[in-house]
Amino acid sequence: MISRLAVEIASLQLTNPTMLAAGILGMSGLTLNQVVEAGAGAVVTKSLGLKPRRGYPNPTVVQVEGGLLNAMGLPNPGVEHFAREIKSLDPLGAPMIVSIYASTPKEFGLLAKKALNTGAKGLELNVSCPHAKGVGAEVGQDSKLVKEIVREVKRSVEAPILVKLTPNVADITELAKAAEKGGADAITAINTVRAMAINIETAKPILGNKVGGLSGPAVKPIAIRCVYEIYETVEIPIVGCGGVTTWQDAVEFMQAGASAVQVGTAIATRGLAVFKEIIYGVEAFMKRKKIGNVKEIVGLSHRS
Ligand code: RRO
Repeated sequence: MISRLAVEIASLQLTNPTMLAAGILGMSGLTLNQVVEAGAGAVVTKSLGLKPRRGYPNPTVVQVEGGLLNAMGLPNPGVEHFAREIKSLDPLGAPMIVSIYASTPKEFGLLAKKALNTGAKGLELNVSCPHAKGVGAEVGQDSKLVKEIVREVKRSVEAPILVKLTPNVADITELAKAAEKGGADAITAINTVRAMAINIETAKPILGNKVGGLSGPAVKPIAIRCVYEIYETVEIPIVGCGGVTTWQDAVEFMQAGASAVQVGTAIATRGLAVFKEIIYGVEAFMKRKKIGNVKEIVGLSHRS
């Protein structure tokens, strides 16, 4: 029997519409497995590059009102090391999506091939990290380049491709359109919002990198607006990301147009139990509203 909560995102079969967001607990097979056991319908890894990268000096994460501010600086062991580590484990009980970052279409294509050697069922292209030189949003705010990157990745591999977009632009729908034209199978919206915090005693920026990305409840209304606008612009599915903490947040994202939601910061603040809380809450909401299938919620706010 097909569950009322099952969703398909770009041919990926999820038992429910929750996913682990990139960047949290996504660096090892063991932690990814814990997230699947906690109920996530799919998991996204920390962003991987062709080569290992150390990341920025500490502090790299700071708690602020309404969420977390981070400037990790894309620390990762490199795609080949990750592939060796993950292959030594039993397959996960949910699709693994590998997040990748690079600076040119050619590099993205090469990296995409290597990333699929990890057993990934799909890839999420990170063209949206808000504080990295030559990668992330520096390439992902140029819609022409986004289209070329997606096209090159689609030429290089046969796998569902999600493209994670930055909200730090005047018009995110231009980027979504470009990703769709390049052949993207889904859009993830949004990455973190460029932000800063200052220690007033020392009068110095707190983060080692000074500028970072804001996540958590404070960015949710921005993410909802982005998902809403993108839903009116493209045909491909949208995965909502940005401050999802409760089942009500998940429903709101789906009503805005998201087919699934990613959870990140809420894991740090509430723990892994957040997945089951969201899943059971959405299910109870559907029962109360006599909604037979979770897909019926997607985009509902556009019909009024
Ligand atoms: O590693 C990071 O500093 C980071 C990444 Br790759 C990203 O995409 N978004 C973010 O807020 N931080």
